Amino acid sequence: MEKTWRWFGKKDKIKLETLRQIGVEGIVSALHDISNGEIWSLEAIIDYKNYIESHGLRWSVVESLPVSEAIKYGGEDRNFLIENYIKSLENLGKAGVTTVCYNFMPVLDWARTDLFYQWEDGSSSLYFDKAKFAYFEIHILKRDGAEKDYNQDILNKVEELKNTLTEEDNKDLVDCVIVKTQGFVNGNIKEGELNPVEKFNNLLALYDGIDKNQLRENLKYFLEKIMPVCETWGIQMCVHPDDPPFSLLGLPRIVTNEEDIDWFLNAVDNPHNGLTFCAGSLSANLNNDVPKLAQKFASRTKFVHLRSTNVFDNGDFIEAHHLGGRGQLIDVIKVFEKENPSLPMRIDHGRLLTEDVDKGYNPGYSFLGRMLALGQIEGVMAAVRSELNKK
Ligand code: DNO
Repeated sequence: MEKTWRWFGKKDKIKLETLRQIGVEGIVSALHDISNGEIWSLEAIIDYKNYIESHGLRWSVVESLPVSEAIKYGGEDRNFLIENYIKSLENLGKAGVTTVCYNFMPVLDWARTDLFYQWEDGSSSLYFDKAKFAYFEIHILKRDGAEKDYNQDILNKVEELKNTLTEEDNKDLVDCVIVKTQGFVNGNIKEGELNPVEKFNNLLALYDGIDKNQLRENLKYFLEKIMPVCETWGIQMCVHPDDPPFSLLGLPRIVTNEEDIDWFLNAVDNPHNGLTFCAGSLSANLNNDVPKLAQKFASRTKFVHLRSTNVFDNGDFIEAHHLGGRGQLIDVIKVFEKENPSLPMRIDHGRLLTEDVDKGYNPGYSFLGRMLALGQIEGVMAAVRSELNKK
């Protein structure tokens, strides 16, 4: 697979020169300064592409071309927003940047409750604490009926948290769930927002009455509209699985497991409608056998994210080391190196090592942690390829 790296543009603390020096071949990036819903002009795309290429790298994947909320909940302006999306795709196609990752998760692009969960050695990973998330819904958002989504064990823990968490802790939790993890991925709520909770609750309200079937229909509607431009310009669309792959905030989830993936691939059975195989997201659902899913969906996979998780009995999960955990990345690599070896692959997230701290990296996107994982994965890929060549 092609070794790619998610880079956040000229403001990224990590330089393209350095990425080339550590063996990266392609860049995964987006025009982060353009607001969600606006058209990416051909000029802006070509400028960005040229900048990447002037460093001896290629712009391999767009992650993401964000899908506006109104497209997901089927709002009045969805056709207008889809038209804009199509124009951006056309411009990307003209510039020759043809692999486009997006997601169809309502309101939250991804969710974690702790950005610095410590391992014994002092490094840290991102963590999802189910009880803390329940506390966030029940006592901070005060979402009607949220308690019904949790079992008694979790509700007991929520009560404990209610008695121990301070105002400052509450602020940190809000900042983590709806600001820090979202802002840098063109999320709905940006750093500096004065009333994040109110804004967030207003967004959630837009999904009143939207169930799983309706959200699926809205994805289908969107895909059917964009397929013609994808066919014309050879664009490979690849939806990112829901992270985490289970329902949150009473919202429907439609890319969590084998049945979901089968559904959307069949609903719009076009080779331009594909999947971002995010081993990390999929691994956080205990029913998912990650290498098996890789095997089944290899031919419709357009882009691979390598990451893993450890899932605990209480429903929490931590982002694991890349060679450990439920992701079984060695087996996943074996599948893709055999079935679809030209795919772009990036290390998804990495631990935060001591010298990564205070560098201001986006959550999950450390330098040393990701570089370590890239070295490990590169070794596995080389070993797998050498075995395949012997056969
Ligand atoms: C977080 C990422 C997501 C992902 C988008 C794709 O680190 O995995 O933000 O890029 O959901 O659209």
